[in-house]
Amino acid sequence: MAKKAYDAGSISVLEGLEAVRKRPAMYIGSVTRKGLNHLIYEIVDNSVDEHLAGFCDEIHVVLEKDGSAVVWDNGRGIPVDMHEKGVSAERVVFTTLHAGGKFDDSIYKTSGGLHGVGSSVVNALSTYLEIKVSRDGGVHYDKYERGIPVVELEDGLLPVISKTNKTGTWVHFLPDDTIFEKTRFKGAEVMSRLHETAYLNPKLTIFFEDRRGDTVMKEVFHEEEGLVGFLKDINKNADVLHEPVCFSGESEHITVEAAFQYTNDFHENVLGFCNNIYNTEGGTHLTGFKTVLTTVMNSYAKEIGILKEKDPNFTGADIRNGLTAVISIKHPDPIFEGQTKTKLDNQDALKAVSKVTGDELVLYFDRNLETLKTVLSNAERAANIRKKEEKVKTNLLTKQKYSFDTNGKLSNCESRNAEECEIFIVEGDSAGGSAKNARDRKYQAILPIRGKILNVEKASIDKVLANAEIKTMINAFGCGFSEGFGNDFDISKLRYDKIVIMADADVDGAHICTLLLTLFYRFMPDLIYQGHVYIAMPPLYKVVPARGEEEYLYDDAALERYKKTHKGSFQLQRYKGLGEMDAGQLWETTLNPKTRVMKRVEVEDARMASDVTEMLMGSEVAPRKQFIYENAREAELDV
Ligand code: TSJ
Repeated sequence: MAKKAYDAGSISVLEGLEAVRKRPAMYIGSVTRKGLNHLIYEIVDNSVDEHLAGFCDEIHVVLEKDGSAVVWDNGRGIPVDMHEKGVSAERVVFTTLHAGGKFDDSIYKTSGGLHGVGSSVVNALSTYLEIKVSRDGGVHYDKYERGIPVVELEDGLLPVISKTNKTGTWVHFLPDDTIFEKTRFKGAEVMSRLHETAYLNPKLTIFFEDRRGDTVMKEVFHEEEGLVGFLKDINKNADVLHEPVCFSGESEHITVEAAFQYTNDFHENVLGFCNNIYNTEGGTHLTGFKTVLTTVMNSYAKEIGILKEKDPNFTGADIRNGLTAVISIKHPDPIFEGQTKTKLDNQDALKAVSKVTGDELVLYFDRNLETLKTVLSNAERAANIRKKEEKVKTNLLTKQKYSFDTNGKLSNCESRNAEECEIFIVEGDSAGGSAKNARDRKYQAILPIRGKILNVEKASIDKVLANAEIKTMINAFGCGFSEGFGNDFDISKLRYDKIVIMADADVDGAHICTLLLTLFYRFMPDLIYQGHVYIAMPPLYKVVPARGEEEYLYDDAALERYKKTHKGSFQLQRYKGLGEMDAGQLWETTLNPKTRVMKRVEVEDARMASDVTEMLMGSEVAPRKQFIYENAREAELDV
């Protein structure tokens, strides 16, 4: 006899999932595209757990044309037998918040802070979710709609729809468009995250397919070299000083793996992962690594005479100058803290990483004196530059005490409530003038800047700090700036919630955009990390049809589409630049929050962050332009 798909005993389950639908952001961080992409990661992480448990070596991810996603693996298959609650174990997994424990026999919970929300949350936030579990000779089928089961069970068990001698789990879901603001997965970001997962799990192969475009895009991620491969990838465009160093070990029941390599660059890029999850805010594993690295290198420096006995030690920053490192630990019970719950907080992780790093660094450097000397002379050079810059900075701040108090050409807004304030950095005086007339002066500030600002990457620190436009920006934003040798940046003092770069949609505009992003990335990186920086997307065309409404078009593809879909005649106006728009048009296209199009500059994950850095900082111009154009293509209404 068939049982009802759902009965009174399951009321509490329903309530649990209803809570998720009521406050989705509490479970997945946000309902923007970041949250949307997390749905995929959440599902994939279950398969990665199965891999870590030793039963799965293939994961497939497909983005379907209709906006749904399919994920499957060749693991053991989610248990489908009768659970103590009287239904298939699979049902319990998908309908119970924080299911785990009982079914979660994986040693490492991939869940880290906001990421690990459980498959039941994905289920609750999906219009439908279908699942096929291959195990025990059959394919077991189940389906849910907005978290509620719609398949009738046979004595509490799932229907078997076909025979199979394989095992694995297959999940197909469509994110609920009544919950998510954006329902289009960001393919590049999904790929980047999957690639990262492949680097962290060298025995795993991940197949990715994006079927949404005109042509199907396929990628296979398999990275035999693991962390070293990851490191090489991050450093692929850098001038490296030696072969990558890698080590691993275990302590306190925590597995520690690390790889590092110095580059001829002054940036420090130390990335931390716990149970395969990238920790944006770092944490104890990184503290352990950095502290021990500083101690060990200083003692070598004294030992081989680079530092005399009475010399002060190199600072941690001196020693990490140009360092790229990836630290990956596996922890049975991670704890996270910080603003976005992505900072590892376990003290035993600090102890374990310190122990392994201390032992292994000495083993390595005792046998590789060439690399040791390279690394130490790099630190010495960094220390010398630091001392020089400290002097310059002291001079600047004492001699020209008020040098930052310049408002330049800033037309500030009236409001002092940072949450509602926006500042537009506008290329050119004429566009700046129109923007000044067009804006809502209550909360929108306009800062016109001359054609090209200084390229901070190529200029020395004293030139950068002496540059009038840069000073005006630092002063206007109100939060100071940070540089390698000292951090005076305080984001809580930021005077504008949104900093909008407004440049023409041409090559020069892209260049200015790049220069500004480089400035922010180097001196005020938190502006970007915390999502305060936007790029305005002025339209390229305006079409005025004989009948119907006029429209702004933002790229050539949009114009092509318009030509195809609009039969009647229309007038086409092409904008050459912001300066050509009158105040009304400027308000409508780039200033009015209700109608404007702008792109938030995001640095989502470790690989992207490093790619963006390289792109923005590097000497090649082409990839930067590409970056700007890609952003332009991804532009969406920000309302
Ligand atoms: F998230 C999810 F539940 F939707 C999901 C889980 C999605 C996908 C694509 C795969 C999985 C998943 C779960 N793959 N593999 C597993 N494995 C188990 O759940 C499993 C299998 C066997 C045993 C056992 O003790 O025999 C235990 C577990 C946890």
